[in-house]
Amino acid sequence: MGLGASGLTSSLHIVMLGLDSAGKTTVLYRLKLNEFVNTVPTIGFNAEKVRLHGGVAFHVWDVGGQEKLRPLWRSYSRAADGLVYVVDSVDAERLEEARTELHKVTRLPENRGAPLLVIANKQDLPRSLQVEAIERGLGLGELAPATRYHVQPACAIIGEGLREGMDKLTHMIHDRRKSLAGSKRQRHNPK
Ligand code: G3D
Ligand code: MG
Repeated sequence: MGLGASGLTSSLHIVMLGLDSAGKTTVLYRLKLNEFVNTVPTIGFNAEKVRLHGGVAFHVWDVGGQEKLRPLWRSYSRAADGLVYVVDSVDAERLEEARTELHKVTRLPENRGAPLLVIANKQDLPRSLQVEAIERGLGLGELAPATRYHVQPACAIIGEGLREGMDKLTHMIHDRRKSLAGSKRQRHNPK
């Protein structure tokens, strides 16, 4: 990917969220292809550091989506470089709930503008919603204009689509850093 060479520092803080049973743990274990760095298991809470190809480290926080744990989302989504939101593409009934929670998280000032990867998971199942339906259902068009996002169809149990999605996310983060650096330069050197 060449992200190291282009100035993206080795450690990215990626936060992974989603309703319970969306497939977060499955995604996490599928992504953990190379080096297993550490695990901090607590009740209903799972924090791991995953190193992917290209030497980029992902701090992946798998936060249980159960109601009582939701307040934790906020403390652990602080200062994220990027967000991963896992959705069960078959669970049309809870798409509205998924949407509400997603918008809460992306509206937090500390997450403003953090690129978002939506994993439209469980695409192997019949009647799974397609990308467009997920996009509409989650109201992605109503996110703050600064928020770049990508919806990735995936099947976490076999790992399909995950690498592609993570690549898209790291590129969005990289682009954002470049444009933030650019606007900083402009502020310092106004014409
Ligand atoms: P969570 O961590 O978001 O709560 P899990 O979700 O990763 O525990 O996944 C919840 C259930 O969905 C699991 O099944 C898991 O195997 C299943 N699952 C995850 N990804 C996929 C997928 O891509 N396709 C299908 N068909 N199932 C998937 P169980 O039966 O263990 O509850
Ligand atoms: Mg889990």
